[in-house]
Order: sequence, then C-alpha cells, then structure tokens
Amino acid sequence: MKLKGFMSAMALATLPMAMSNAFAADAPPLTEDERAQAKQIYFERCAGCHGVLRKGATGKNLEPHWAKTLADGTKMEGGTLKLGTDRLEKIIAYGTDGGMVNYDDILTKEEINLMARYIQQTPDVPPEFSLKDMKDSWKLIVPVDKRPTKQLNKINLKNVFAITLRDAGKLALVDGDTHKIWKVLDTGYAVHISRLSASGRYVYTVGRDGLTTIIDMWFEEPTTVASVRLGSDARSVDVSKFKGFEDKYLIGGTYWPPQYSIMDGETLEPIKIVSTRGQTVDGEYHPEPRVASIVASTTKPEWVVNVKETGQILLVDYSDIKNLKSTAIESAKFLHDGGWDGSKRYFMVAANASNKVAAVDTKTGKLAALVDTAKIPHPGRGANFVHPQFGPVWSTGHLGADVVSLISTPSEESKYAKYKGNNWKVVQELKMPGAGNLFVKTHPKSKHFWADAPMNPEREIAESVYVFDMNDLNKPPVQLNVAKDSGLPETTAIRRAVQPEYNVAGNEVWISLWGGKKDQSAIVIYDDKTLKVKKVITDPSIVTPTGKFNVFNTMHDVY
Ligand code: DHE
Repeated sequence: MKLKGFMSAMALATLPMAMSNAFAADAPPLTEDERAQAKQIYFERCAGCHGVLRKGATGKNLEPHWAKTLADGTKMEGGTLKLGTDRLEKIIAYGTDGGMVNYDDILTKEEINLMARYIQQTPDVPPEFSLKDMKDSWKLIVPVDKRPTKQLNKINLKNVFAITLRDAGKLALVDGDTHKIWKVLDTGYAVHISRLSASGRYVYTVGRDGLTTIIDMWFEEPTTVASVRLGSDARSVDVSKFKGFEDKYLIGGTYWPPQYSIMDGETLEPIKIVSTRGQTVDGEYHPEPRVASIVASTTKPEWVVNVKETGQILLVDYSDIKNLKSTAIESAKFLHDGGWDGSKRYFMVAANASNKVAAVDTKTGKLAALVDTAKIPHPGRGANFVHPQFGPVWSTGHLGADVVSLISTPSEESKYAKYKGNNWKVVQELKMPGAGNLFVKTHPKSKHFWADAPMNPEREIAESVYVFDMNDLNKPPVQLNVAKDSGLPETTAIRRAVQPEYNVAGNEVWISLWGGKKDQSAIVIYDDKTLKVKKVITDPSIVTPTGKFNVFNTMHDVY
C-alpha cells in the first residue's frame, strides 16, 4: 500500500541549517549546494517518518550503515550504502508495500537521484533548542490584563470549529451554527492539532514548525494573544485540566529536539523543558525519542505523554513544576495517536509498529493492557459507543488493514458488568473497502459511526467516507463520495476526504475535502441522520483543510 502524501509533511520547513557537515567517505559525492538542497527536501518530506537522525520509526532506518544483534543472537546489518543509488532511486520513486510513499510525481528525476545519494551520507544533526531559545522566541502580544473580562461577541463558542488550513499556514474559525467563516488567522506552518482551554475561551494551535499560538475568542473577533516556538518540529499540545489547575499550564511536545516543554497556560511564557532521550522498551538507548500524542487527565493533575521511539508512556504530574514527578510506563513501539475510553479513565494509544493498542490506567498509573490488533492502528482519538452485543467499546481504524477494530473497554456501571469477560479484546472488526483509514468518529447522540480512508491509493475510496449503522454493525457501510457531493469539478490530484468531526448537537458531521494547494478544497457538512449534504463551504480561503476541532467536543473529549 502506498501512503501518498501522508508522510510528505513539511515537518522541518523552517529548521535552522547550522548542522554537522560530515560527509561519509564511501558515499557518492555531493556538492555543497546539492547537500543544502537535499537537506531541505529531507526535512520537508522524509523526517516525519524516518526521523531527523534517520534511525527510523514509521519509516525504515536510513543510516548509511547499521548493525544489530537480535535477541536470539542473530547478527544483522544493512544501510543505505549497501542498497546503493540505483536501488534507492527505485524505492523513492515507486514506494514500497511496507508503506513508503511513491515520490515519482512529487519530486523530479534529478531530485530523486539527489536524495538517493544524500541518504548515503552521514545524517545532518539539527541544533538543540534550549529554554533560553524558547524564551527568546516568546511573544506576549496581548497581556492578560488587557484581554476582555467577558465574551464581547455573540458567537455560540461551543459550536465553533477550528480548522487547519495545512499548506496555507493558517487556521479558520468557523461558526458551526451559521456555517460561516468567522476568521482566518496566521499560525505556524501546517498546524497539526488545535486544542481548547478548559474554559472554552482559548484555542491553542501547534504548527509542524514548532510554533504554538493561543487565540482568544472573547474579543469581538478572535485574536492571537501570544506565541512561542517549542523547537523546530512539533505535533502536540494540551492544557492542564485537573480541578484547581484549569488552564494554568500548557504542555507542548516536539519531534525535534526530542523533548516536552511546559508553559504558562494564558501567556505561553516558557517554564521548563524536559528531554525524552533514553532507553527504549527493548533496552536500547535512543537519541531521538519524539513526543507523539499528549492528553490532559481530569482524574489527576497529570498529562499523558506518549514517547514514540522508546515506547514509554509518561504520566507527568504538574502539581509541583519545580519538583516535577513523572511515571514512565513501558508499553510498545512506536507510540503515535490515541484517545480516552468512554469512562475517561483509560488512555488508549496506538503502538503502530507493534500492531497493538496500549491502554493506560490513569487511576492506578499502570499499563492496563496491550491489545493485539490488525496492522498499523491509527485511531486519531478513536470513537466510543455501547455495542449492542459487546457493551462499551473504543475503536480504531487501520492504515495497514481494511478493518476498523472495536476493543471492549471496562466500565464501573453495574449494567455493563456482564461484558467484563470481553475487556481488552478486539470483539469485532468492521469491514472497510480497503486500507488507508486515518480517523473514525461517532457521538453519544448518534446511531452512526463514520470512518474515512484518505490514504487508500484508489481515488474512489480516498475521496469517500463510510458510515456504519450502529444498530446493525454486520451491515456493510454506506459509502458517501465526498468529492462528488462537494459539487466541485474533478481535479488531477486526489482530493482526500479526511477526519469526520461532529457539531455540538451531534446531528451534523463535517468532512474536509483535502485537495491540492492550488485546487479549490471544501468542507462538506452532512446531516448525521439522513446522510444528505447540508452545506458545502468552498470559500477560496479554504486551502488544504485537514483537521477540524469542534470547541465543545474537543474540550470534553466527546468522541
Ligand atoms: Fe497527524 C494527530 C503525528 C501526518 C492529521 N498526528 C496526530 C498526532 C500525532 C501525529 C503525534 C497526535 C497529536 C495529539 O493528540 O496530541 N501525523 C503525525 C506524523 O508524524 C505524520 C505521520 C507525519 C508528519 O510528518 O506529520 C502525520 N497527520 C498527518 C497528515 O498527513 C494529516 C492527515 C494531515 C495534516 O494536517 O498534516 C494529519 N494528525 C492529523 C490530525 C490529527 C493528528 C487531524 C488530530 C486528530 C484528532 O482528532 O485529534
């Protein structure tokens, strides 16, 4: 399967280029200019999956030479030098069944040859990013005492959608009641996620370039009130949500440098940076364990911080930042995205290279289970509902398999006691038309379960979403062709239908139709009951829309 576009993130687009300059003696030669160009392409297109140091994670190890001894004593070695330029060119151009993207229509022949030569060189090491660097980047645009003391607009904030306009480096705030764009704001490059303050007033964004912003929705018009750089490559951010600590702190996780940082929740003033470098669950030292998903607990003053390469899940206790306590829970590799189960006691996170989902019990601070699933689970935040036959379940789609897995989760409610025997097992796999799913979603008021498949290589599948009837999950899903339903003319590039998100009432589902940067994209809104199109938002400012975050549902983890 080819996961085109998924891994071609502009991950380190603005990375400073003061890096080590080692040339591998036996690698094909590169001029200084070629090397500079290749560095940029590598950081824009490859680092998200293969890592800055090229140790591999979602993608393979790309060091010139590697050697390892397996647990049974078998010695293995490999590397890009061994593969050589011809073979590497083919892999880059045509991709692999292991999930490598085909770049023959993204890069030119010359660029492919350049990259094949570049990855035989010793990896370039980007600079570290200290607390001082962070403080130097911090901008307090509107101090707290100059901000409104009450909401100055009439917008129903609970139903606002924060929508990532990926390649535009912007965020659209859309009024969910009127379906009108409220404001488009500048953010970091390719905002990965938006999260909400516990109060529902502030939207936090995190760009792939490490820029975090805080937007205040109490002004007449949404206003960016502070920004700070977390590092050069980031994916996650969340506030403190425990009673008494609401919005006091913000945490941000970076891919480079591998660390998390804690800031003031209202001003973003940097407070502390903690490195995640250390041992993997296999006992090896890893120099680049990137911070993947982060979520705030409401059970304790803690964040759940998932460290990709080490497979360690950190419970970071923010009740005393000066004397920070963190519990490291061993799980499996490589940790990626996840969400709460229905009871909000267990955090479920995909360990995508192990084909497992790890469940952390945030009450006891221990691993509750490692659940075996189909290939490459990718839940987004997952989706919770009560299965007519198996009781409470949390679900995940898969990048590498044509199913959605439903995992039975525990409940303290006595009416669900009879399902206990199913807990932490995949109780059903819903059949999808192909692999390449990224996000699933449902809502407590809905009888429908939505799944996308944007990474499927077939246009028809990637441009559609699939809706299951939760009263009869054995029925095949209804296919909704979002590209056709948008009414927009067909384009050469596939327009991926991505990330279903509900409105606050749970009666509308919003889907991004993610087209090329120069093509008109859209947000297509469906009636959840009738599955008919209610509205198509095709404003020219809607450029490459991807993630959508409804204020209320994001604040309260409704999914
Ligand atoms: Fe994501 C969530 C990392 C590519 C859209 N993505 C996440 C999270 C991580 C992550 C760690 C969890 C954040 C959290 O909850 O705290 N994503 C990565 C990558 O490393 C990867 C594979 C490659 C890269 O270089 O970035 C990647 N992601 C993509 C895309 O190409 C997507 C489809 C489009 C885009 O905007 O870039 C994409 N990722 C998303 C979205 C979420 C997300 C919409 C949040 C889902 C939610 O419901 O919370």
